Amino acid sequence: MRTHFIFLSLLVAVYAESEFEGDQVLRLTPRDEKQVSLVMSLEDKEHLKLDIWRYPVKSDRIIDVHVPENSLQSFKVFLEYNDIQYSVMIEDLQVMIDNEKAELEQMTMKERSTSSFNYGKYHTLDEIYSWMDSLANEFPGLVQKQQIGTSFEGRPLYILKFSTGGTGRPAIWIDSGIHAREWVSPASAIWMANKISSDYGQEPFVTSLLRKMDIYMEIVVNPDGYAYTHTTNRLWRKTRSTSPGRKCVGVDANRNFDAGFGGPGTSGNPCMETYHGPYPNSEREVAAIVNFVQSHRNIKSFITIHSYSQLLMFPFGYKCDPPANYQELDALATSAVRSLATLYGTRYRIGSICEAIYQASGGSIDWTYNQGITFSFAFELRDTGRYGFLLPSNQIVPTAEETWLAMKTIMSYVNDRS
Ligand code: 0X9
Ligand code: ZN
Repeated sequence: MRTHFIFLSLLVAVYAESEFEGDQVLRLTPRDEKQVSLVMSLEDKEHLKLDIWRYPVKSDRIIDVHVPENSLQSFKVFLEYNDIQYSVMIEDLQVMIDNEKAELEQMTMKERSTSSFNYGKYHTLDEIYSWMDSLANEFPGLVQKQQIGTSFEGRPLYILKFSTGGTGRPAIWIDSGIHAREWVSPASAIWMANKISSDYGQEPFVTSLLRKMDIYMEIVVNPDGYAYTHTTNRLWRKTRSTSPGRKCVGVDANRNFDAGFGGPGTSGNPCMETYHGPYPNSEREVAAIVNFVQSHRNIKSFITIHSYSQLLMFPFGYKCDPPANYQELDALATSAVRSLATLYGTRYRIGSICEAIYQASGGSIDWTYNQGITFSFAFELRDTGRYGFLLPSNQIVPTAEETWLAMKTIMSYVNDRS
């Protein structure tokens, strides 16, 4: 019995360790919309198990797709038959994941000897949660940790509240980690939380902002998924919810909001990466945000951080009508990405989700916009596909630093109008 168990655990371990061996990430460069549609029509062919990492943006049509080893040959034949150009972005996904893991282990060992938090490293959920406590302890008059709900698997959902006092002050919401595998998103938010804390009282921008406004940060919106990317599947995106009779685990939390729920850019198939869930707000992680926003009528700006593609987007995603303050959002986004680029020359594109990017329904910023939060934005951080979701940790701090410049542009604009 015991040896049986050991054998089984070993098998599970080995399986989990080499899940992506031989898998590749291909970059497709379709010539026209017809070729785009051809590729996109394969997305819901379940047996191929394609995972689109980067959707075609209207201006460049590039598609990055993770192709499992088993489907590689037939997929490449399909591309060649249809004369669709492609190149191999990642030769062997498992090799890259293993490298990341080895590097992480090394850094963790070093970190233990210094006992200080390393902002240039990816952290586990436990490490992030205990860092939150340290930050709140270090800045008692400024930072508070609050629980706003509980995840499907029973983990607490925390926000950090940055406030210098007052009640019902106008506020800015920032969240990250709604998609589990987008590690640089929470990593950058952690850096920014620390930046806000240490800049208050030292640096004029943060100091004057926090005299008038509060900031809420939910750094790990999807803790179940995040934990799962560390223990089992580095490329998990969705929540970890299940329900009786449902064939696959997880809902795309950014398709689960009540804005065009179930519309274009979502799937009703629980096994797909963009599964919208059984009904709006079915995910506890989503419901927690919805409740919070509805009970804090003071939120002026809602900013959600994803990766990758280097984009700054605004509503709408579920429809293609421009939002009422389109001109204003367009101008603000333009100046935000201009500022971002001044640091390291990183180039972002901007636009409404639908017009410039792709249609996607049930996303958070569409819902918040419809709730009256007219400064709602979604970032897609670095890179543009060389590493994709597996962005090396030496890019965390530079990514956070440059993104902070864009955030400051948005926050100061909102502050002036609150
Ligand atoms: O598709 C998404 O949810 C986001 N891209 S990602 O590759 N990080 O998954 C885009 C978010 C845009 N916002 C909405 N769709 N509302
Ligand atoms: Zn995302």
